[in-house]
Amino acid sequence: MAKQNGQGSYRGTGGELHQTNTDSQAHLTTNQGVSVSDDQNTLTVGPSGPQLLEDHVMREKITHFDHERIPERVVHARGYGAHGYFEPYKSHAKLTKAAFLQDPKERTPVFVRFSTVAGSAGSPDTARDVRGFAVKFYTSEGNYDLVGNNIPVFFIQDAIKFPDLIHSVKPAPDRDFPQAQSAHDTFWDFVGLTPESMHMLMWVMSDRAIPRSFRMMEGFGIHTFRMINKQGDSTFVKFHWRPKLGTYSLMWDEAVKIAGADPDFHRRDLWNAIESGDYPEWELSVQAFTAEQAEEFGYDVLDPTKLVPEEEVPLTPLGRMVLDRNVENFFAETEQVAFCPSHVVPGIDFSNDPLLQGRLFSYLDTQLSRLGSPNFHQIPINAPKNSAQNFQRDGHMQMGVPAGRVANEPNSLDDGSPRENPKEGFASYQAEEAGSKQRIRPESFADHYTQARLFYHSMTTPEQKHIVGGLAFELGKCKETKVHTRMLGHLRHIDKDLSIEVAEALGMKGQADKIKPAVEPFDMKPSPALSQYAKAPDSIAGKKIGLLTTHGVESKLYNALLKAAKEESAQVEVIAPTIGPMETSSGKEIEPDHFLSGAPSALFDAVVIAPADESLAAMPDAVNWLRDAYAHLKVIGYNGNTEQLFRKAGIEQGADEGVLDVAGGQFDALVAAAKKHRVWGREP
Ligand code: HDE
Repeated sequence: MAKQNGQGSYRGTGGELHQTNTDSQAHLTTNQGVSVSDDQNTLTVGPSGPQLLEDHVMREKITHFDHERIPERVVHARGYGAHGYFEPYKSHAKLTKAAFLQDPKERTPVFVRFSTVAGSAGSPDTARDVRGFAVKFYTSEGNYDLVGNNIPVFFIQDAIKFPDLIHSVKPAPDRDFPQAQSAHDTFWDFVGLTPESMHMLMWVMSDRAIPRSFRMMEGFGIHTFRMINKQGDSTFVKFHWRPKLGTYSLMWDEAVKIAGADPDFHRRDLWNAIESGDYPEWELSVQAFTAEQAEEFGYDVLDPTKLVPEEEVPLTPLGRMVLDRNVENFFAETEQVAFCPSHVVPGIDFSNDPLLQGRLFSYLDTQLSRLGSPNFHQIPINAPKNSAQNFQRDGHMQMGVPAGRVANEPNSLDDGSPRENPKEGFASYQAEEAGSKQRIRPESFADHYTQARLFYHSMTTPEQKHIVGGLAFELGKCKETKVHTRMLGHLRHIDKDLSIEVAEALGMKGQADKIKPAVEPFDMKPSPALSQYAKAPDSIAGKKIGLLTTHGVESKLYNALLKAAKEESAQVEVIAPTIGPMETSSGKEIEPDHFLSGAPSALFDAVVIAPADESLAAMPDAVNWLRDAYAHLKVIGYNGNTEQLFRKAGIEQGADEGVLDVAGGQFDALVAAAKKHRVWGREP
């Protein structure tokens, strides 16, 4: 039996590995600032006796821990944020009086949060889903939140349908699965009964829903907004973010494999890029048009299921945004940041888009339950950088100490108290509105297929194939026949061949429901700007080349690869059968970034396989690595020690323009091929 009264006890610290406070270090304290003498042991009566309720140190620590979580966002729960700045290229005074868009010398701090929509906070980054693209501008006139997505249209036209849409895509309430997936009956049943979602579905089934990186993703404000200039003129605008690196996506099979190998693929990518000083950058543009122009478009610009083709209204570049600082604390910043589309500044205003109008209510409301207090604007990440001053007082977690006896306006008791600013304060655009109260959609919102068809017909052949594959995968996961046949019926109005190809993939040819459209769709002129690959830059900047190799890798080849990648602002990561340090043929030590069985080739944009001998051929992981790289249409470089490996993988060396001999360090052809992103001709 253990001895009582301190005899036979020890400090329970981890022995010699544990370091206690030195004179130069800060002291650990309780939240009341009281210095803590022992953070290893709860207060007990003797070494084996009962614990004492009076142990305020232990109780404070555990109580805080018990309350560490707050409700996750009801949508967009999984996200990742970073700080940066925005600078306009020139003054845009003609369009808007917003201060942050006037002076090219003035940088406005920003905080950006990227997210998926359906999954919970712990779900994998690479799920097929829409991505949130929310930007908070801390302007000199207060905070402006541009809360957008990476897809320029939305599933529904009226906010009253949002809870239904989200309930349909989230895990079923009885069984709580599937997680972070739209591939299930409730979602496809709902969208099949909601034809206005057809355009968005084309985007979500396309490569756009599996981005390669947050850094390689476009962003859109979706709704039509207004910009107001000093003279009070209003111009309609649609916001676009375009990444400097180009817009790229994963293959579906890659996304699935990455979800297992690295569920944090997108956040890790953003974090690493910023940590290494490779700051991601986007250009902010608007499509600007007048109300009179909008009358001529043939679709309603207030309908969030419609876009304005860039060929019809080109982009006007406004400025650039650079993300150059990771957060210091994920919870304090990324989790507590509160975006609200209603946070606008003078010079930016709303339109009557019914989805936008609903959002203007929802976001402020949701912050109250998520962050728990109307004082959420006082949390540092949400606080405006100019000062907020008004007579709002009290409430949970009031952090300030507002002085004085006056908390009302008007008042004549405190000359120093804040007053309205009729000249420069926010004033809504005085749009003329009239009409009877009713619950009804405008007739001009009724065409649900024309722009879905526009999108499909604007894709390159590989992009179209991926849409067919996406639809077949998702519908193939549904069990209800009526869900299949209804969707096949909708697809016929988008494109007959598309419907037939999906039906063939499901083994359901000729089973499409007859659906009568509310309005007959028509053919718009295809918009090449909608294709990611048609406008991809000729570059591999920001991308990753995986070098699979072994101890003794030829140093000439290794150095040539590093040089070629550096010249193109790309990165090389070394994958080896073991993770311990190894050497090149000239004796230089290299520490592999990954070990083979933990890093499938799906994690890289292009690969080089250059071992020192044929030993990789005996490793099933290496054979799969090569097979996957080939199946994912990657450019593959190889050296002379890979003949057996290729034979085992069933791939011919030099099989196509993307399987290239790089022995001796010849990387020109490999770099040129990798600039095309993938070897599209290889796709079956
Ligand atoms: Fe959101 N959305 N949303 N949404 N949304 C939220 O607000 C909502 C919509 C978007 O990183 C919530 O703070 C309604 C469109 C992003 O913190 C909530 C409707 C677009 C984010 C909410 C929509 C978005 C949200 C949940 C239909 C693109 C993440 C947590 C009318 C233009 C922001 C929160 C972040 C988050 C409501 C539709 C973008 C519940 C009612 C369209 C990027 O308020």
